[in-house]
Amino acid sequence: MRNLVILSFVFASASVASAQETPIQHDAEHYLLLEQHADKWAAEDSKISETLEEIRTAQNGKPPNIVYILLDDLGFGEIGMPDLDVIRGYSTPNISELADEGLSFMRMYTEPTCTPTRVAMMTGRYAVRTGTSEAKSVVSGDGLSAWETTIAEVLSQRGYENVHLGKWHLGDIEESFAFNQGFDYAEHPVHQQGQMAIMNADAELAGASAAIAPHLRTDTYELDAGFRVKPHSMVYGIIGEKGGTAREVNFEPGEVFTQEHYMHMEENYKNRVLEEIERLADGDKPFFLNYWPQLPITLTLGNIDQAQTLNGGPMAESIAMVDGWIGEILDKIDQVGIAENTIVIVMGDNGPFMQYRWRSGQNDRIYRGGKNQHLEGGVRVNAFMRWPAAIEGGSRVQDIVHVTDLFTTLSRLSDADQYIPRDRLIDGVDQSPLIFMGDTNGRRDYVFVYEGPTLRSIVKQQFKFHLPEPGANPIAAPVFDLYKDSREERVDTSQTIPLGVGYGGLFVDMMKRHLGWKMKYPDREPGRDVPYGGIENLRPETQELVNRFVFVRELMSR
Ligand SMILES: [Ca+2]
Repeated sequence: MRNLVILSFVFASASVASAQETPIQHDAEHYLLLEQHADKWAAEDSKISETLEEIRTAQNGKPPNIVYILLDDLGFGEIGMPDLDVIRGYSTPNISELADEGLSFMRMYTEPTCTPTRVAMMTGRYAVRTGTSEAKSVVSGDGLSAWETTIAEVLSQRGYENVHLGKWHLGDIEESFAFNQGFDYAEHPVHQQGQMAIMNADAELAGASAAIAPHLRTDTYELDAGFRVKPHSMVYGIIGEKGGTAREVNFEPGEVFTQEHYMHMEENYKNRVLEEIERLADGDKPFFLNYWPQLPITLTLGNIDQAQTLNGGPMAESIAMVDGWIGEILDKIDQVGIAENTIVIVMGDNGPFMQYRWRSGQNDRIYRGGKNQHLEGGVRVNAFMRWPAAIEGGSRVQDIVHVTDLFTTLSRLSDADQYIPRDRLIDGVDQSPLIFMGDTNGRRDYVFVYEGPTLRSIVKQQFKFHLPEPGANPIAAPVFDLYKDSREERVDTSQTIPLGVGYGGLFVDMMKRHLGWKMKYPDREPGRDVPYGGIENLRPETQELVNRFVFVRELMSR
């Protein structure tokens, strides 16, 4: 790697060049590692600060732009690994090229589903700590609270211009919307693809959902007219600017949402990304462009004129299409002349949607399990990072990285880590050493995996512990060696006890430290409010939905 040259001479100083006197507060497990590596890490940190300073100087003092592309429901092996094309029946040549030009994180862990992973990336904290550990599909009146500090807010303080386009899914209340969470400008759906790609008549006719379209049923016994889900009553896409109100766009009162509308909406977000790159590249500020496509999630074949993949599943076709869009985005970054000092990250947010595996074109080919599950198939994803000014192409690292680490690491790379709040627990550790010094220089060897609010498994090094039932002897809990049983299939005691006898108790100790640390930093509640606050042009059917929400809230407080 290019920077090994810079870092290869003897470290001159062992002092940590911390911009804030109070260090970032981490989980207990981190301090066991720090105790063993403090001097080495301090020396490395000092050198990395110098390296970052050198890179900034070479870029006229400007920290790197960041383009973060988070793809939905794509587990490990589904993108950017061309050797696997023959197994999947589709290819992603543009993402593979990005991998060739940058760094592949080969052991990236996320949370098992959309909202938690996105919250974890945005806040550097396990979603459970923020109270937003559940992916919602209908109106809920809650979301990411204003108290949380997002990566966008951190970068703002360093002078970044921040734009969010595409999926958001961090809550349906005003304080949760992207332009109230650190983005200067945002265009995003309030909810997620369930409303658009699954809860529409085309998807119901394709068998992807049920009891959605009113014309496919009669309603003789429906006393409670508000019970049946009415996806068209929910807000679709909004536009807003920092500190302002929002408007719902591209949807009229009484209109019925279709698959065609969804595809159009997605293409529009992609085109807006291209326009914004041109605009932002012209500006003086470094920028953070957060693009979270809703595709590849699609479960109908109606919009396919001619299949482009051997696989032919709607998800496979859609992944191939989105890969083409990523190619357009990378071309645009090149065209406007900012590629050298722009960090581009492409990754998945969790494993495949296994409920649709027989028809979608996806399945758990490598690791077992998928979306919503703590198994490796649910939380292992591909992640690629390109930054020509600093990273040599074709780099690969196998150290454990967690999605929360992006919060901390990107803050450091952007010279904004001094703005990370010190009054709360930050799970993300700074993985800059992995980026600058390569494989085996990571700063974590553990991950706690939650399903919703429930801790389900603990990863440490090559071992993984599935939490046993309360009161069970930890010796008999399933402990896996992920190299020998990568699919976590041998769950019965006769095959896991050889590891359980040595490691079961040690994993329980880890769990106690992790949960015990919550006495210092308790998990918080989400933000709660009336849905859709600050949206100027609610449709009458949406207002009806809000009225029902308000009525129920008052009913429950009587
Ligand atoms: Ca997802």
